[in-house]
Amino acid sequence: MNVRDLPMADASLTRAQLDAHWVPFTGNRQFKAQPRIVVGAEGCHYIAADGRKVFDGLSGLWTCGLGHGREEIAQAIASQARTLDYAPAFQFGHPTSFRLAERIVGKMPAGLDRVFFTGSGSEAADTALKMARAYWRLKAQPGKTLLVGRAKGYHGVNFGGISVGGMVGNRKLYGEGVAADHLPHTLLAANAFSRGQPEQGAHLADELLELIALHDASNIAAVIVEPVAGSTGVLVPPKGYLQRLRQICDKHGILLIFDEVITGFGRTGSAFAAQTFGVTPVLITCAKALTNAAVPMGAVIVKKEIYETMMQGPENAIELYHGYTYSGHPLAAAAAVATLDLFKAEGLFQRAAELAPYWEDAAHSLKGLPNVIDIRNIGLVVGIELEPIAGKPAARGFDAFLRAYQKNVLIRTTGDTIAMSPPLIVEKKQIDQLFETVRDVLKTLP
Ligand code: PXG
Ligand code: PLP
Repeated sequence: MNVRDLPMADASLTRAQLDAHWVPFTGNRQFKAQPRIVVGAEGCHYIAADGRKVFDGLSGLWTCGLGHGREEIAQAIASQARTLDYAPAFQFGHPTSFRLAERIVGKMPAGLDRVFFTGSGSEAADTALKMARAYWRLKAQPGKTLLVGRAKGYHGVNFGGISVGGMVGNRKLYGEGVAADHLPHTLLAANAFSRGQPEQGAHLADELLELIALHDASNIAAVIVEPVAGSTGVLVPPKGYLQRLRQICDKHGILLIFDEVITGFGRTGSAFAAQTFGVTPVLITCAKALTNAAVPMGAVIVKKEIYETMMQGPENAIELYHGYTYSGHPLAAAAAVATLDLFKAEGLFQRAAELAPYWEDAAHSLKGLPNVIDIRNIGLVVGIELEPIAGKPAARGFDAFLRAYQKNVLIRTTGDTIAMSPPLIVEKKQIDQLFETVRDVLKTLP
């Protein structure tokens, strides 16, 4: 179907309708004064309520690697809904989630072969953290409860996730969380304008040794990091950093968790960032592109050792008191199978790897434009950091976001950093257009 032929939804909203909906992670008063409403999507574009075709420079929210409006996914969801809309997630099963689990394992680094389904990335993060604590309890090391995250980390918005997370805004209103400590982030001024992985900063992994010296490894359950921090502005791991974290965790008996909610399914040029960087954790979380976001779903994939350790007690006992009503939901599972089929049929992880050098060149062509103080890239992801306006952090970034949208491009800004990552089906011509528009925006920003 051509985008122009899409039936135009009635996008008019009353004041009462706007008021009734508390919009997440959004300035509600500002948004409702001038809402940005989209009514359709196809391929790499959204259709805005005013009829404009807007290029999707962030694949939704890092979610839609296949682009939008994929008929095969729509069919799979519809057909599943007609056959089996819902199966109780506890004490029952349905075929699709089991088939999906095996398919996911086929994409993982060797050894990660047990899948637990959740409804979102936040639930996946909290699930992984709980699994880590439970694992040590069952290993007769109940003292190992402390969770280590990283400054500028994002692991969703549930209590576990915000406790290990390192974004002050996500933490400050909510009081005490779960016992956690934090590694420093890896953003070094000396690495500005690195292409791909920066040279400097592997030593920052050694800060984990300081935390071990402070808390003792006998009290630490797990370290959770995003291989590439996404939400805080695309922080690419310095060369050797993840390897060093892996070594320290091994040496001290700490479980390493990679949160691959953004990096999973091709973003960095391999199925998972663990493969891109050649470092295998014990647990991986994913969500977003797992279903191309057509139906919410997340997952935690663990090494067999974690699963086997939990399989204790009488045969009829529940081993892990954890799960969600929507774990392995049939519609989500059907969407995920269709998504994995399309990723495979279209060779999109490979495509992302092949496009990455072109993407990198286009990204770094913005160096030298006004206010651009860093450009960071990996796979089909870029972060463009702007100098903040004195005394008004995030104002320049938000201005860039609004101007890009006026120019029919959806980008994401976090603080004063622009983040972009288009669907993996993106064409070179579209990459050119995307960066041309961003170039125009940056030239005209006050
Ligand atoms: N972990 C990571 C690494 C994430 O990026 C979550 C967990 C939470 O997933 P859910 O599905 O609960 O939102 C995320 C989500 C952005 C942006 O613009 C990023 C996310 C969500 C919304 C916006 O960077 N990441
Ligand atoms: N709150 C109540 C009252 C519930 O009954 C349930 C689930 O049965 C939940 C919360 C948890 O919901 P979910 O399983 O969708 O996370």
